Amino acid sequence: MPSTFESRCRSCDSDNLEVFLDLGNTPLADRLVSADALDAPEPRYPLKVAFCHDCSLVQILETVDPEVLFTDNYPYFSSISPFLLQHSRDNALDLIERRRLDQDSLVVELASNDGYLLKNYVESGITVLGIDPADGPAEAAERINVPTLCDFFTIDLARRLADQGKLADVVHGNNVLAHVADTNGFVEGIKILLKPTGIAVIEVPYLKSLIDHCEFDTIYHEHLCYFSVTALDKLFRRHGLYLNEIKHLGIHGGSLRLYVEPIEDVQASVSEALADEYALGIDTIRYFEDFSLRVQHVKQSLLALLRNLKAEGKRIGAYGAAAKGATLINFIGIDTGLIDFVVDRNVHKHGKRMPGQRIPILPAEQLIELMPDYVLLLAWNFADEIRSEQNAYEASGGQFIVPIPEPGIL
Ligand code: DWN
Repeated sequence: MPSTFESRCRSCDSDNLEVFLDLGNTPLADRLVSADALDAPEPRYPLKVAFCHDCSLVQILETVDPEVLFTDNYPYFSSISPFLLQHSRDNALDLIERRRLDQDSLVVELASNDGYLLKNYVESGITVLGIDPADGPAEAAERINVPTLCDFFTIDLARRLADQGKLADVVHGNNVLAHVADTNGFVEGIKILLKPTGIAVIEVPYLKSLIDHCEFDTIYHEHLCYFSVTALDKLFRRHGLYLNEIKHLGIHGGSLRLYVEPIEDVQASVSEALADEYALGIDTIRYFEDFSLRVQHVKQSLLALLRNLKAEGKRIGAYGAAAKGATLINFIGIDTGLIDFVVDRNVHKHGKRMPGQRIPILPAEQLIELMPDYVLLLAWNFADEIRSEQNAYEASGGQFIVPIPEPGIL
């Protein structure tokens, strides 16, 4: 399966890139291994992270074909998490009020998945259009009356929609901006798709949270870019869009909600974030220089913890067949000698194996029956929700292990 080495910045096209983290050659994080493919080779790709000295964008240097990453059997369904569903509903209802949306409005979501967000606009009688290349989630969206184009959003698609008079009052894009190989084309497409009075509301994981909490496991081939406000501001301005407001969110280990418009009206939330990042030196390589050492510390510390527990005869499972879990187990070398199984609520993942280490994935309901002594939280970003769902496991004496920022038993 093809991939491309990028020697120039995905945002500003500079060649002044400096690698500060190398996670080795790793399998694709969401390409779960089916039972009938256990003997088939798994492609692995370099996973090196670089800093652009000219626009401060952090990015990986390998681009894997998006047709390979996001189309057939893409296993991620947003509606699995009740927390994410409520988070999304609150966002939609806030915008309906803020932007005075009605039956004459159009709301478009890029990477609309299974209709988890747009369904809230449909319930309010607002016209929507979902765009997502993964056929499974797109079909799930259609089943709940969210019209969805099963396709990648590109500048060409934006032009076709604009030519059809389909300009948007609101464009949503949650956890997609980091995923697109043509970063500038995607942003230009948003500019084309927006009405002059429209707004793009985009959620991205926040680079500062990744570094502060050592969230190296959120680095995988689906995530081409890792955004600071500094880098985002430059990216949007290049296309006549303005990052006017941001909100800090706890979801996915720390994210930003970006409010981007064709009209400049920069609020304090943005200017304060830019000033904070400048004071931190997030626009210099120095901010990233010790990150690799901190990642190595987590690796050694977590391996020692798991090995000691196994030496004591303990049984260890894991929770969350998450993409980030694939990076963690493959970079650290957590194999079936340490972890017996992974449980997950997503039925599309059951019966498959984790990429690389090929740890079997079982239904979450089985955890209480299997009753391992410890469970490694691969989906640590949903720890509260998972612990609440699995309270019987902990009440029976089971204990969870968190891997980052410091491995430890809860
Ligand atoms: O950017 C992306 C993020 C938003 O989602 C995508 N590229 C891929 C995906 O990354 P991930 O798989 O690391 O995301 P999650 O949502 O942290 O994965 C959580 C996993 O845990 C899923 O497989 C679902 C599962 N889960 C569960 O079994 N029980 C989640 C919850 C909340 C639960 O209660």
